[in-house]
Amino acid sequence: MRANDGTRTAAEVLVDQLVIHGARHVFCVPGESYIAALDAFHDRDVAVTVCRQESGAAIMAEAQGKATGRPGICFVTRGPGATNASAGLHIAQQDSTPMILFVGQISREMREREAFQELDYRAVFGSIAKWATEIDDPARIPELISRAFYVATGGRPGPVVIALPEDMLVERVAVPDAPPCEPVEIWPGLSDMSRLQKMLWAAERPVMLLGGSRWSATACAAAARFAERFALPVATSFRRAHLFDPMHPCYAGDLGIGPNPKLLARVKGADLILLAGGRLGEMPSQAYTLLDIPAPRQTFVHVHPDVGELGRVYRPHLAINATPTAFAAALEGLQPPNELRWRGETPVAHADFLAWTDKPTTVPGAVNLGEIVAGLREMLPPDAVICNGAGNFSVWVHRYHRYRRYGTQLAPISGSMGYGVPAAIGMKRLEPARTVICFAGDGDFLMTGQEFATAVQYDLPVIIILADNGMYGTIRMHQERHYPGRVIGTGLKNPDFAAYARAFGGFGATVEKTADFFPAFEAARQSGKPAIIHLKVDPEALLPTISLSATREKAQAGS
Ligand SMILES: Cc1ncc(C[n+]2csc(CCOP(=O)(O)OP(=O)(O)O)c2C)c(N)n1
Ligand SMILES: [Mg+2]
Repeated sequence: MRANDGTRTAAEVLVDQLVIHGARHVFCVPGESYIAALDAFHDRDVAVTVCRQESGAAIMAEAQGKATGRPGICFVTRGPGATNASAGLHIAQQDSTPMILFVGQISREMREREAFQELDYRAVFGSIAKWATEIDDPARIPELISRAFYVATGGRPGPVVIALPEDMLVERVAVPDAPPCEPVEIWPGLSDMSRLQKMLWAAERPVMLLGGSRWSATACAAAARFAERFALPVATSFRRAHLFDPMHPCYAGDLGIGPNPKLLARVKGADLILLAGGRLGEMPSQAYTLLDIPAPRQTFVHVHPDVGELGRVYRPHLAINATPTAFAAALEGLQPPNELRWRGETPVAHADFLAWTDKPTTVPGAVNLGEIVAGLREMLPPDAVICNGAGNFSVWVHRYHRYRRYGTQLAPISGSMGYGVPAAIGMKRLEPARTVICFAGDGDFLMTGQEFATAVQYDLPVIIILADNGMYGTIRMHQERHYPGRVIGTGLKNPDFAAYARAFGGFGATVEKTADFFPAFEAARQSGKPAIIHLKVDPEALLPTISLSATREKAQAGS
């Protein structure tokens, strides 16, 4: 119960600030260290989701940050709670996602004795978080929480960690609230845009690459109009395919893992590359082989919200420090040249994309994941959200699914296994009316599979499509490439995942051939329950392009 003498506990002040800054969801695993903050949520209009492990809670918060552009909020206890949550922090860092992790802390008077579960959060999270701090003085909560929202959302977004000493949270203070945070837009200068126009006018074979965060549906629509007016071929960066409608005639494909070789050749052969929003990191740059470092041969225009990213790896001919949202709006002012010399190439680029993704390749075994993904893309509503973690199974998802709208892809740029299940739960909690699908591998699923209980607890009917090949397939692939035939530490003996789903109170089905998937999916949908569809995938089906044995034989032949 709140007092009526004008004072609030620090915990109440904290929760009030979160509400003012727009937080409507909190993901947590409880701990005695922040029980006062938990209590302060009791009478507030914030949905608290209690999770089973802090990595799940942190990923759910990160996924909401990714989906909304506003910081996802997670509360965990000190020590082990915080270190478990670090999985989500690292994703938020690499994926440029706004997120705030609150960690209960020991009482102030015990500090530096290595009290129970004591950690120095500034030191531990200093290199993962954009900012790690501890609040000692309850009177400064409005200031520091406001700053946390600005830091998490500003420039290149990322995670903030705030430790909350247990005794601090129960102190009473009389302080005014902060005004709500408005994330800062960074606008390109007029001279930036006119230089870009001149460069485009001089180009022969330009390509636009879209990546990074700080996009919106409006910004994506503006980028699409720009592409259309300039007839520009557009590619998306690793796990950012939702930034451009794949059925748009300018779409040239996805620069992820195992991309279309024709797309790679097109980007390499371009004379101007306009990279809007991304970093062109190790994955989309194909292990930094796509462009020369530090001086790309192509005219390189880099647009990024963090000035520190411009010139960090690739020296740009034109560096534009801007948020994608502001840059996309400014693109509306550019005029195309009278003659678009590359106009004839753009439909070829799109045809190359369609040819690469239209029909799934055949693979060994009775279950073809490619046919399942391609079949689903016809059945799902265009705003269905597709989540996944890491593993070879995701190569089929990224190749054959078509992300028709902004915000329909939740996948870790950081390549973190275990992402898909909590991301799907975080998304379904945010928007219960949307269809949310998670593709998972057998290894991937069990990293955070206990959160299936959270889906059941909150009645969140996500559908998990679990590709079980009885191995950590990606690593087995690397093993066969580098140490052919010397299999160690990559085999998995798995549970009956359909029975697992039922044991938790969800829907479960096992699929042993492709055709059986579609009725199972329909039954999962009809059940209205969180569901797992357990696909028994042949381990020989290593990738859409090569089998396990062929990978081994190739390595043995030394090719
Ligand atoms: C948290 C984490 N641990 C380890 C890895 C290394 N890793 C990448 S893919 C992979 C195997 C994935 O196995 P599974 O989910 O079964 O998918 P598959 O490759 O078999 O399709 C591993 C261990 C990782 N990316 N993330
Ligand atoms: Mg596997």
